[in-house]
Amino acid sequence: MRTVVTYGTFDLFHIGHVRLLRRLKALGDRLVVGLSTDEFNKVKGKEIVIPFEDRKEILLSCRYVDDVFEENSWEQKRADLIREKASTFAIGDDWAGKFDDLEDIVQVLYLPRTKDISTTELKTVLSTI
Ligand code: C2G
Repeated sequence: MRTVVTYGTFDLFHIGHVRLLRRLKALGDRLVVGLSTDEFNKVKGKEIVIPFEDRKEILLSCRYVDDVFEENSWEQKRADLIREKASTFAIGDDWAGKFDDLEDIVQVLYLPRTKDISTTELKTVLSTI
């Protein structure tokens, strides 16, 4: 069983998220997402639109996602990866290099982001309606 772990806010779920999750699932048999809580998003400096419980339900409805746990801090990844018996940690390449310290316990991959779509852009469009 090859478990892949990733993290994110996944606010205003969009095609960029779908395409990332699809590629992540293709890296193994099981995909688990560390979903940033509403409180942790404040630490990340993100104004979320969709609350945690709804973002979690949306992710669990996605065919590529097998499980979701809370991301409450920057420091929890190593313990999470060990608990989940992860083979791979993977995330969008906007994070390239930031998690290389985890390479002693898992394969670390940074995947290209989908161009021309982001939660920030969606918020802007929504604010003009
Ligand atoms: N993403 C993507 N293409 C986009 C937008 C997002 O591939 N057009 C990817 C991001 O690179 C990330 C994931 O989708 O891997 C979730 O994006 P965010 O919710 O913005 O995640 P982020 O706030 O970067 O959280 O500890 C790590 C952080 O929690 C990552």
